[in-house]
Parts: sequence; C-alpha cells; structure tokens
Amino acid sequence: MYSYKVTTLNDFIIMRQKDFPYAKGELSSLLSNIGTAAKIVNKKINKAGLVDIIGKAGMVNIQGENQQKLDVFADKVFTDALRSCGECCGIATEENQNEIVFSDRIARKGKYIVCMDPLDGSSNIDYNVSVGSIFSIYRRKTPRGEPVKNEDFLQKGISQVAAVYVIYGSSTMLVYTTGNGVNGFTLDPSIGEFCLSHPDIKTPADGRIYSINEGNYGYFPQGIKRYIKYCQEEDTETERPYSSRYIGSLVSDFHRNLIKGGVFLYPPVAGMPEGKLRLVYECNPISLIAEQAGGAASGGSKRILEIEPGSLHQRSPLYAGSKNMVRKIEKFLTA
Ligand code: P6P
Repeated sequence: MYSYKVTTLNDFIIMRQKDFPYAKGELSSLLSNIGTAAKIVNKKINKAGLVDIIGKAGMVNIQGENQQKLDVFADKVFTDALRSCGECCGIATEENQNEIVFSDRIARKGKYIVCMDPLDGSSNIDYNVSVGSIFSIYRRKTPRGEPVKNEDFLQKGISQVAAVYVIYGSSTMLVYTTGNGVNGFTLDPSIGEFCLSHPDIKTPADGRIYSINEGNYGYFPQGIKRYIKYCQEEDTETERPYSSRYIGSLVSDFHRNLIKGGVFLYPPVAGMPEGKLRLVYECNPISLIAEQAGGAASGGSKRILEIEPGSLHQRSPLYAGSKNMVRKIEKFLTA
C-alpha cells in the first residue's frame, strides 16, 4: 500500500517549537500565516500569463475590478495575513515609505515585527521569469502594547529571530530559518500544502557559479573587476573558469546557488554607491539563511548581519553564498 507520508510546513513548525522556547507558539502562528498567504499569492502569480492579470495598476480588468499590479496585490495579502495573525505589531515593506503600525487591540500586543519585500523581481513577471517574497522577523524592542516605533525596524540582522523566502519558480518553495538550520518546503498543489522537501539545507563551501549583472562591469569597484576576471581564468585545480548564471531575480539567483554552490554579487554601481539591494528586507534575511546553511554574506568589508541599519530602505552591497567564494571576494576587495 503506497503511503505518501509528508511533513507539512505546519507539522514541521509545531515539531520544531523547541527551537524558540521563549515563544509560546506565537512565532509558529506568524510563520504559518506567511505560508498561507504565500499560497494565495502563488495562485495569482500562476495565472499572471492571463490578459486580465498582467495589466498595470489603475486599469480596470475584465471583471470591472480595479487592476492591481501583482506586487501591490502581494503586499496587501501579506500585510493582511500579518495583521490578522495577532503576533505581529507592525511591518516595514518595500511598498511603503514608512513602517505600518498595527493598532487594533490584538495586533498591538504582538511580540514581533516583520520587514518584507512582498514580491521581489516583480518586473520579471511579465516575461514569465521566477520571482520571490522575502521576510525578516524580529522581536520588538519597545514595550508591548505601545505603538511600534521606527527603532523596532532598525535592528542589526544578527537579531533576526527568523528569515523566510518564497520562490515562485518551476515549483513554489518556502525556505526558512529560525536560527537552527535552514529547511525547504515545496508546495504540492494537489493537497495545497508546503511539504518538507529540502531538510537541513547546507550550501557547499565552494561552487562554480558566479551571479552578477556584468552589464555594469564598467562601474564595478576594481576588486570586483579583478574577481570576475579570476572567475573567467582557466585553472584546472580550482575548476575555473566558473559559470556565469544571472536571472535578475534575487531569490532565484540566491536559491540556485544555495543548493548547488555559488556566489551572488550585487556591488556598488553607477548612481548607487551602496548597490541596489535593500539591507533591511533583502540583504539581512538572505544573509541569515546563507549563514545558517553554512555559507557567508558580506557587504564587502563586513558581515551583512553586523551592519547597523540607519533607515528602512537603506541599500547595501551584497556578496552571499558559498563561504570560500565570499571570502575570496573580500580578499579581492581589500587587496
Ligand atoms: P539588475 C529585482 O528588481 C532586484 O531587486 C533583485 O531581485 C535582483 O537581484 C536585482 O534587482 C537585479 O537588478 O540591476 O541586475 O536588473
């Protein structure tokens, strides 16, 4: 008799309650709500090829509804899920200039704040390229019951209690850490559940993939230019030349390298001296997952997770993935 024993995301979160003894199930509820909202967003993205979805915000679709861009839609779905779970007292999102304070009676008592990029790489959707959602979760610093403040969102990445990303690719996956390793769950549409598919992900210390937008080569710091040439040199012992793989969607590029080995680079470029990616809701969660999987994540001269955020939408250079490759990049940058 074929038995399809699966461990769903909710099973796993409950099993791993011991990971966060200080939280009496609150973090479980928060993570579980992100998973449920991700299924809703996934359903919409999977239909994105249809005419009435791809449209731009402000248009009216065939049902006469106001057309929402998918990133606006995703932002609303995740915001509503976090507000209603009762454990989150406020969020910072790429879609809003300022933090959003949840003032209703239950949410106000929440222990956690969430910083998110609800749909990263959304411009790729029109071309059927995979995209992602990214979440960074902290305990609030200010007293519970009071309105959450800006300082609650400007904590170093090392203080995260959890980091999550969802990748809407050939299959939809949710990958998360609560500081005790990284686990990956693949959505089984036939039962509508995220099922444990990649337990205890460990990223190889070395890899043969480098991911960078080489169109910006002329603007890169000299050390990055030298590193790219190093990747392209022939050397049997270190299995070079490496392969260049770049989708232009952070979660997709990072996830492939996390599993196969490799390094993602977004250096400073013209007009963006701190690079393009946002520290609080892109670099920090990706970096916690990289480190928890045995990899590394650097801003060039220091660990991403040690950077003190000054503002919600602050940018940072990001070099993340296989540990030895990140260390090599740091050497090229400081030589
Ligand atoms: P570029 C998508 O817009 C994004 O924020 C990340 O997902 C991605 O890694 C990066 O920008 C791509 O930027 O400049 O190479 O197109």
